[in-house]
Amino acid sequence: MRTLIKGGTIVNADATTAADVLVDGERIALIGESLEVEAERTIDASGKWVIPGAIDVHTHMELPFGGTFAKDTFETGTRAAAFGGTTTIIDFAVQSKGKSLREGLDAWMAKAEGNACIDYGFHMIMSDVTDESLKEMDALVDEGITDFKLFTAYPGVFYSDDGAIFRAMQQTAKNGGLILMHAENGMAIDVVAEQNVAAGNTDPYFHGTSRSPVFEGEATNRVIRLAQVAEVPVYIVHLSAHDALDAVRRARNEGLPAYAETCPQYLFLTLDDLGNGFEGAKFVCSPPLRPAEHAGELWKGLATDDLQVVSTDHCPFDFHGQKDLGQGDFRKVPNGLPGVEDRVNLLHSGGVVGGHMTPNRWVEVISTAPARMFGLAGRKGVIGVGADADVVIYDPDKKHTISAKTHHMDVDYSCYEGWDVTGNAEIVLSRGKVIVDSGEWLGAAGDGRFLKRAPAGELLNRT
Ligand code: DUC
Ligand code: ZN
Ligand code: ZN
Repeated sequence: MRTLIKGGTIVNADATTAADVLVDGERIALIGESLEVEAERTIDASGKWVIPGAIDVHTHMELPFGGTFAKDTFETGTRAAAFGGTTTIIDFAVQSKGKSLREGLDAWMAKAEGNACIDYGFHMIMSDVTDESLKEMDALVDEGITDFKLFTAYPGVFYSDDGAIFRAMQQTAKNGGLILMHAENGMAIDVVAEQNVAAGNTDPYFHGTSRSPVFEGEATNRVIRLAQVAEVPVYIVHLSAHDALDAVRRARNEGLPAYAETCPQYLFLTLDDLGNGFEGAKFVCSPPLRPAEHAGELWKGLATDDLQVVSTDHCPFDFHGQKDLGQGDFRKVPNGLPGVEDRVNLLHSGGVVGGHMTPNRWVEVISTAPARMFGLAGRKGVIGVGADADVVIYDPDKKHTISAKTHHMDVDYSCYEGWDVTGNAEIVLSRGKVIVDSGEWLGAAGDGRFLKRAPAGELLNRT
């Protein structure tokens, strides 16, 4: 099947070009001005942008958390992603305490296989660093699971102490992978949270005030310094606080391979959203939403490339039946927000239209940099000959209003209910197949393939 995309403006991270794109089978075969070639299907892209399918490197489909599971399955979550212009996700497989990495990976592979509608890869969450699990890491890198997330937060669940983190870092320095860190001081947070509850401060708002931005800054600096000694690149996930960004900036100014992502919720929402009684539970995630001044710094961090990626940390729980497990005690609200469908449009609307970034930088932070950082460069994240034909025909002028009534994520609320956004993924191709056309779903569960990714550690250690 050959598809000719005619008359559009290609927006890549490095350039904007008026050119046609020929898709042959699953790949981009040819790019050129006014192409006159045979094709079974022609897409008129005049007045539209042709961008590489977006890549969300931080999702949690079906994550077990706080006695329940993130609501989106690999089917519903990847379908929603596609409606929003995202054609690849990297989700987190979880090693449970006392279990092997392999058991965790097998369980997540089984959830995704036959269900995902778009291509997917996995990171590995390490919750139990032992001699055995350290040995398993190398084999996983060989199989395309090239990075490992550890936590300085969530004592008793995902938490690892500094020694365990350092051991995992040393192992990763040898196998060419990348270390991902959830950096908040979980031990100190638990003390403040307990004090808040004892004082009767049980509303979701106190989730936010229990998790000081200083605790995030401290933990971010600590893990960067551990990585410095272990000589491994480190990537801070869901960075939310000015304090943490300063730690990353400092390290990068010293030439260290420290990287970080932020998420739309930290750019667009604030601590105030956690107020309004139990309604605030809709906004409980960790790190928490911050006072408004932090977002300004995050936009600056994106402009200076101290933040390289915007992902979502998509981890949706229904307000009714899941978030309400935390009525009377904010510590029991399952942590996480929906967002996989909204990232591309929010960033276009608030970032590009809002004057914070160029269209090229937008493509870079939602697609090209994620591909580069996570071993998919050349294959994903670019409109280029030979790349997978994950292509979005994007209408930069189309306006719509975000609502839980119309979104495709399987969750009963939206953090952005009633927000007007500009920009829409009109036609979405996944490896050459049109899966979304003007709001109509043409994809299928099981069409998504597992992505065996290349280790990016060596590359990242040099840049
Ligand atoms: N943060 C969340 O908000 N949800 C899932 C895990 C995490 O670290
Ligand atoms: Zn996390
Ligand atoms: Zn996460």
